[in-house]
Amino acid sequence: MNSASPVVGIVMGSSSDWETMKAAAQILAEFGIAHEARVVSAHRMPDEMFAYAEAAQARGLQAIIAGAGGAAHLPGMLAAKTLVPVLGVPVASRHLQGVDSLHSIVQMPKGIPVATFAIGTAGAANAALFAVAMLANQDAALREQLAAFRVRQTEVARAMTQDLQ
Ligand code: RP5
Repeated sequence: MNSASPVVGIVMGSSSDWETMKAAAQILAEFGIAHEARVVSAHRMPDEMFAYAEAAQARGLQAIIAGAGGAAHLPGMLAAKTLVPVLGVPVASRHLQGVDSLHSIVQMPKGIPVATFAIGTAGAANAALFAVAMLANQDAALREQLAAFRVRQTEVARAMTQDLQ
C-alpha cells in the first residue's frame, strides 16, 4: 500500500469482503494512488463508521469505495455523513448472490447519492477505475496513465481473436 496520506479509502463490512474489495486496492496500487483499506461494519461498528465518514474530508480522502454484502447499509450511511463521494460495491452474498447487496446499495432515496457498481470483483475494480477518473480530472499525468490503461485493454482484446483456433 502507498505510504503517502490516503486520497481514496476502501472500506468494507467484514474481512470476508476483502476477497472482492482487494480488486479495488490492486487497481489503485497499479495507478500509484495512495489508499487505505479498513473494516468499518455499519451494524457492528456504527460509531466507528460515523467517525470514519465525519473525518474523511479533513483527512484528505477524495473518494470512499465502500463494499458490503446482504442488507448493505454501509455505503449509504457513509454517504449520509460525508460530502466525499461514495462509490458502492455490492459484495456477493451466500443466499442471494449479491442481488440483495446490489438493491440495498443502488436504491438510495433521492438526496443522498451512492455511485453503485456491479456485484463482485468487476464492481470493485470499476469503482477504483472510476476513482482514478475522478482524480485524473485534476491530474494530467494520471489522465495519461488512464489512457494508457485503456490502450492496453484494447490490445489485449484484439489479441483474443488468435486464441479462437
Ligand atoms: C456484511 O455481512 C459484510 O459486508 C459481509 O458481506 C457480510 C457477511 O459478513 P461476515 O459474516 O462474513 O462477517 O456486513
